[in-house]
Amino acid sequence: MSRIYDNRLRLLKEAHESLITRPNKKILPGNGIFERYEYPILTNEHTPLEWRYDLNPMTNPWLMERIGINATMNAGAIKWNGKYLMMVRVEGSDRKSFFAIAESPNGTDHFRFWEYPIQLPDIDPSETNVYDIRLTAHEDGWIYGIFCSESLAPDAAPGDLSSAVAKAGIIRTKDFQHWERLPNLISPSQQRNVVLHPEFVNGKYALYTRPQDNFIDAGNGEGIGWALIDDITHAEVKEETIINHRHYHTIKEVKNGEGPHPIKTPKGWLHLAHGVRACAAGLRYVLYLYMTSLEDPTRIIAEPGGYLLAPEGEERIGDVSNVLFSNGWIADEDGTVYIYYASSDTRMHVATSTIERLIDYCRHTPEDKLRSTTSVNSIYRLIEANKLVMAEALV
Ligand code: BGC
Ligand code: BMA
Repeated sequence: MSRIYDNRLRLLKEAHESLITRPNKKILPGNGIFERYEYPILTNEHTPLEWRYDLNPMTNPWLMERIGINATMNAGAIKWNGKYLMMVRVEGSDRKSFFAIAESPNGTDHFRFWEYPIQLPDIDPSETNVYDIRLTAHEDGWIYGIFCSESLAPDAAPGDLSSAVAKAGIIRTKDFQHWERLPNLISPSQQRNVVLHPEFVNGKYALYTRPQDNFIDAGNGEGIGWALIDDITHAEVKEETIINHRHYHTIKEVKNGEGPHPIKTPKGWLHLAHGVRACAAGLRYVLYLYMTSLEDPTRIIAEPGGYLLAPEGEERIGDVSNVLFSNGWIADEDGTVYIYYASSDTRMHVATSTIERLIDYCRHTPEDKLRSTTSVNSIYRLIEANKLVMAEALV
C-alpha cells in the first residue's frame, strides 16, 4: 500500500468520524418559539466513505473520490424503534437524487447513514428523479412514503430538455428494509408535495395535495389541497378542495405546500408548510404553521401571520439559495418537537420546540390581515397592552 493511500485513508476516516460524532448545541436564547442548533445535522460530507471512494489501493492508489455527493436535503422523518430516522434526499454530483436513511440516538446529532441507500422498486422507465419524501405511520399498520417522481415532459418540444412532469410516487414498508411500491397517484394535475394524513377520515385515506398548472407554477391551483382516496393501492384524486389558500403580498403568494403530515394535538392538527414568494433574487422559500380542527381536519382554526422559520446566515447560501424546506418532523413522547429542515437545497438542520409552545405560537401570534395598516394595528395593540402591564408593574 502506498504512503499516499495510507495517509489519506487515515485522515478521511478521522475527519468523517469526528464530523458524525460532533455534539450539537442549542443556540440560546432564541425567540422563545423554537431553538436553532449550532451545526447542520447532515451534509454531503456525512455520507459514508464507502459510497464515494474505491477503497482498493490497487485500483485507486491516490484514494480519489469516485462518486461525488452534492447535497443532503429535504428529509422525511420518523421515530422508529426508539431511534430518530431521517429519510434523506441525497443528491449526487450528477444531479440525481435518491433516498437514504440516517439514524440518530437523540434527534439532534450523531446522524449516521445506514450502509446502503434505498433502491426503489423501478416501475417506470421514464422516471428520472425522485425527491422530497413524506413518511406517515398510518393507522392501517403500514409506514408510507409519498415522494415526487419526475420525468421529462412527454410533450416537450424537440430540444426542450427542461420541461418536466411531477407525479406522486407511493411506497410502503413495515421494517424500512423491504419496500412495496404502489402505483403512482392518479391526479387531474401534476403533483408535488403530496402527504398522507395518518388517520382514516370517513373510512378513507386522506391526502394533502398541491394541484399545479404545470411543473413549476401552482397557477390556478390555489394552495394546499385535500382529497379522500378510496383505495391506496390504486390511489386516485377524484375531488380536491383547497384548505390553505395563497394570498397577494404574503409569504405564500406564489406557491405553498404541506410539509410533513400534521401532528395531532389536544387542540387540533398542527401543520407545517412552506410558502414561496418571488423576488429579484428568485424564489424565496420559508416555513409556516397553521392548525386545523380535530373534528374536521380541513377546517383552519388558527394561522399565525408570517413565517416560523426563514433562511438565516449560512442557511441562505447553497445550490438554490434563499430556501428553507421541510418535509419531516418528529413529535416525541415528552412533547418535544424536532423540526428537520433543509437550507438552500444543500444541507439538513434541526430546530426544537414543544407541542405546547407551537400551539401557543399558533393561537397568540396575530394573523396576517393582509395590509400594512392592519399589521401596524397589531403592533399598536401590543404596545398598548404592554404599557398597561408596565404601569401595573410600577404600582
Ligand atoms: C428539482 C426540485 C424543485 C423542482 C421545481 C426539480 O427538478 O429537483 O428540487 O423543487 O424542480 O423547481
Ligand atoms: C421545490 C421543492 C424542493 C426544493 C425547492 C427549492 O419545488 O419541491 O425540492 O427544496 O423547490 O428548490
